[in-house]
Amino acid sequence: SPDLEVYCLSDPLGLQHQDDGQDVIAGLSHTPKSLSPRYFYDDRGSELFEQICDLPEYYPTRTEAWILQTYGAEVARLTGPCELVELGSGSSTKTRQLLEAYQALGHPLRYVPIDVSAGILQASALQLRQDYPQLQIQGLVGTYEQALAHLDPTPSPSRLLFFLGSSIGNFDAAACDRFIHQVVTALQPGEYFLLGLDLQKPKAILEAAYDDSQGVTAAFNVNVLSHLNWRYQGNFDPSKFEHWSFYNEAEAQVEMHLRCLQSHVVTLDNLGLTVEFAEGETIHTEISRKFNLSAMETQLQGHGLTPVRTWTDDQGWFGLILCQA
Ligand code: AVI
Repeated sequence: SPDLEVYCLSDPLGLQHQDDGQDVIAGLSHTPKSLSPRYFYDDRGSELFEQICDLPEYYPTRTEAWILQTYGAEVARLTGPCELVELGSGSSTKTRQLLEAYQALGHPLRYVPIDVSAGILQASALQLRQDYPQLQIQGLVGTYEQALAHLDPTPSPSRLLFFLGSSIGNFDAAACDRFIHQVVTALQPGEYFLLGLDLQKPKAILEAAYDDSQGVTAAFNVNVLSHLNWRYQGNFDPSKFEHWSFYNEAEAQVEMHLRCLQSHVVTLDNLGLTVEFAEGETIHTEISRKFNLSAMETQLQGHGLTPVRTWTDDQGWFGLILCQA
């Protein structure tokens, strides 16, 4: 259908194959060992992440969905008609609240979901097209950098770029700053940016959210090793590692690590890599930063994004900032 297009900006996986695994070699050769969180998201990992979003302990997804459901119409009223561009759209589940709010404005609506996973992007675009026949969809398969550089400069009437789920929390402070800079560069003056943020809260709530009683987060973390096994012909034995996560209050971030249960040697044949693990040694797999709303408003302002309005849930657990370039 002319109203449903999915473009591949590059072949993200193909591209990845060229300098394939250099980050894995670096991360596993360094002390302490670390791996990029992008290795969470093979097919199995993406499935586990969807399960995490439904866990009773993992409050961010349902809390943000509540904010969008409650205030989506206000977001749409504040910006007026816009093209909606979503970074890291995944299954586009929460986006439906925004799509409905903007459709209620009575203007033709174009939605541009952006994701590195072609499979999930295509499936959710087809489903959305069925559920919202009036919607024009142009999906982009690529990284945030590729997509932001590719956005056509003059949408009509305006543009709302959004980044939900507190995914920005998986960037360290420097990467977060670079990302906001890329967002500002991609937007024209007057266009909007909507950002979802997980907020600082008591340690016990955060630690439960990243170490759930059903062990789904543990499986998600350990799955990184199975991913490396198939991608790089490795022989990790996942049962020799355990999930370890905690809230680092000084840094205001949840950290996830894998802890080695007995000393052994692992090889990754495609990388020509042999790695020794000592008992108790860890691999750092993720940070998930927890934010202070007014500090983030100040940071956005510093980049030339003027806060328009901010919303939270009743407990102040999650926030949504609308700002304007
Ligand atoms: C995708 N990202 C925002 C999630 C988070 O909460 O940092 C990933 C996640 N890691 C463990 N649970 C969920």
